[in-house]
Amino acid sequence: MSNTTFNERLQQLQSAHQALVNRKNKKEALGNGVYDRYEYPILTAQHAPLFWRYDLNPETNPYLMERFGINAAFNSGAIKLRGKYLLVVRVEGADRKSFFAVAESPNGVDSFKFWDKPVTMPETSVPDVNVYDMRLTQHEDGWIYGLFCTERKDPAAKRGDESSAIAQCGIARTRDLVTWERLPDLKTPSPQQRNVVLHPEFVGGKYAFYTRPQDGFIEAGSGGGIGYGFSDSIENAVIDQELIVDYKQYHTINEVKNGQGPAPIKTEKGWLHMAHGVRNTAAGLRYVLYVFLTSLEDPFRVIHKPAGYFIAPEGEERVGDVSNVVFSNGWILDEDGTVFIYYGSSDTRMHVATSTVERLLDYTLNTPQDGLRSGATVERLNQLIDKNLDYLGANKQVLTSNSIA
Ligand code: M1P
Repeated sequence: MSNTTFNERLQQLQSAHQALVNRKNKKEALGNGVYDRYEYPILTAQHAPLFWRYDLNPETNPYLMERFGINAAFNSGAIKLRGKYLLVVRVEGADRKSFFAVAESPNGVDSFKFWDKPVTMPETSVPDVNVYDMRLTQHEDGWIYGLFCTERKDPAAKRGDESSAIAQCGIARTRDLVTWERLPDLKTPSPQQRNVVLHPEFVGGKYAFYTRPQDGFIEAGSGGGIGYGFSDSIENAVIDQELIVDYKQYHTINEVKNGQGPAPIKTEKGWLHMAHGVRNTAAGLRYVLYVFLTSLEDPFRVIHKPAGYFIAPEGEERVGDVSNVVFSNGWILDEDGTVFIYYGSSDTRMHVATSTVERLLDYTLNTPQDGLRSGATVERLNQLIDKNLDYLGANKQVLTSNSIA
């Protein structure tokens, strides 16, 4: 390739990249009143800087070909620091290894740009094979903790079994998201752990964790749902007993498994949680998001839980490397009460939805819980219909279309 062609191609790549990362995002019209989705994903594999993907020297890369493929940018932890909206993104290379990289935005909904270098996460004495899905917690002890899944090959896997893995919770802490101190992995009674989150406050003087006890790498099995447990120390975190905060349950959105999303937000009505629920279908697993509220006095006691999902995959979100998945491990509460909900779709890209604490509480407190039977669902619907018909009748408005009654 001549130098001119190389430079032309480079220019085209640069302008396409600039256009993508500087694209303004727009709220989708109308919405459901609970939150607003945005038109464009906020991060994709193509947002990765060109200098991560290409060798930019024409002497050593005359065809200006990709030297480092990026497959996906999804499931990000989130925090606001020094006025910037920061995501610790799960970036996945074409080699299927995930790593963390920080992307920064001035407004939380667009113009996310990756910092120049990915996070260099220190390893423990047994190196991680794959790391992903970091939850950030600004803890009252003064540190920012990143808890993430660390995955290693199952040492007990039979010869020829190249897919059995053990998932555990890795722990690291930082003040700036640049330098990370790795602590020993969390020890729990469960054979496998994913979706572990540190509660932002001490509970009874101890570090408190949301866990997800599970028997197998994919199957939660006898692990009953979102668990919790305590540890005296974070430098050597050990949970002796896991109890369940939110059970998985037959014929609900979380009948196969569920997992805590980001660290909960403290509100005047309770701790606001977001989680994912998984059910099985003929088309495979379907991941949706739901919310619930726990008591301020006991953050592990559910006091309100709306029926059904809060966010389910829609449109483009439904398709990707692992289709029919929305997953969230990050949200940011702004000073004015706005909540930025960051979620990954189909293990491929990142999105944002915005709401407010007020709206999220209204949704959580005023959406009835799951009655666990079709009959109870109809009862719940009839209550709303009757309320509306009374209201409309009293106001002499006719919106019904009942031609038989
Ligand atoms: O592929 C869907 C999700 O699967 C896992 O979540 P869970 O542990 O609840 O099954 C995680 O690997 C997550 O990253 C992924 O999005």
